[in-house]
Amino acid sequence: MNFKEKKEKLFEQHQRLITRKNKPLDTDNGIFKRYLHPILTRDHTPLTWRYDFDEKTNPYLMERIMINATLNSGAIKWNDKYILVVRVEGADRKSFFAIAESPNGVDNFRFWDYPITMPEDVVPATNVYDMRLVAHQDGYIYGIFCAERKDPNVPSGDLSSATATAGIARTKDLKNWERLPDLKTKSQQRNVVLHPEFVDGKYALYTRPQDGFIDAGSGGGICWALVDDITNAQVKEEKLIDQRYYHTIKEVKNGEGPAPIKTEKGWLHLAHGVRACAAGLRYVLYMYMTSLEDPSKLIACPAGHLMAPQGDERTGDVSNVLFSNGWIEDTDGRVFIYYASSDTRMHVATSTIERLVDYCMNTPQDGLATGKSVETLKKQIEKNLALLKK
Ligand code: BGC
Ligand code: BMA
Repeated sequence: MNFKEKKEKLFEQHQRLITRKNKPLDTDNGIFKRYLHPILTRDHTPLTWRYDFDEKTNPYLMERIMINATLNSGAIKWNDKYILVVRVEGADRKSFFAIAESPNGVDNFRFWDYPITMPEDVVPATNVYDMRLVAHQDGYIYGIFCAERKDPNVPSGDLSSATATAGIARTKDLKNWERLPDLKTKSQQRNVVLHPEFVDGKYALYTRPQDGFIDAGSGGGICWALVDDITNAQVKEEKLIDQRYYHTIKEVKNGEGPAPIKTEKGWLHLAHGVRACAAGLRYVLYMYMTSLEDPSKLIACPAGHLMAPQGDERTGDVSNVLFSNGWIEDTDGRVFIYYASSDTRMHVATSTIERLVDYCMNTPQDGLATGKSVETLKKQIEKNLALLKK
């Protein structure tokens, strides 16, 4: 094949992939539906990012800039489009943000021509990732993300110790971003999320204090903090909302997913829980609800995970991981849950507000011991056997 034919073939294949129809899987647990295909993979990224199409400078039509993964995406419905701000990771292990949009939320996601140019804070970040997109009451769309830098306070031979800080940026058009100073807190922070409404006239943040770059340690779990000024955001006090417990799915770490959704019954939250095992850290998704009067008060906490890695989702760059930092509530009550599997690719699952609230309110809580779990199970069996006898 000559250069021109090779090029045409590439474009044909790419077009076929990004316009491929997706459909819900037949298996349905009553809570959500998974879909047949991932919605974004590295092969969905534009060919113009990866190839140099000039025959003189690239006679072999090589991928000059390889992309490694498309993962942990923030989400928002905007101008009638389902928008993801995707964490795109290059082969060089640097991630950056890029917008992909779809007309229906489940397929035909297409990247915008250019990735986001994110202005730096005073000290430039080595890496950025996992943006939560929030349309705040103040009229801006905010993106809060993890900004990672090499830890300056370690011996010169240590090239792995890093610091995690919450980067804050805002925009009106998703193209031009105004970077605000990084969040000031006494500990490192990943998974910081902005609450969409003012609370007592202040900005409210979900935080996840951690002892080190990886170790959540004494952090306790997902916290809540009020901030006076988002243009110079400082956390003075953190209140624990969703605690970690021994021998649960969130024993080692947990973190807020996307910003919560407001419902008649309370704020609906999606989060991730982490436990350690011989295979490394296992990340699953779980839900909880907080009160409308006091969004820092827990009112429902169904036991265990909502979603855990299944089938092909189980393997990838960092296997045994599901992570979500984006979901969209549609005008008809449908909810699109965007999640990444194994730090490699993006998927969608669909549900409704009604179902997710029912799931949170009526799934038994974790009794925190096997005896309690068996009691809970027996109650359901007893009820069912009596019902089925009738
Ligand atoms: C990676 C993240 C990961 C974090 C903690 C970072 O360097 O980019 O994906 O969550 O380390 O392991
Ligand atoms: C974390 C997250 C994600 C990632 C996960 C698993 O700490 O912030 O970036 O998906 O680790 O590697």
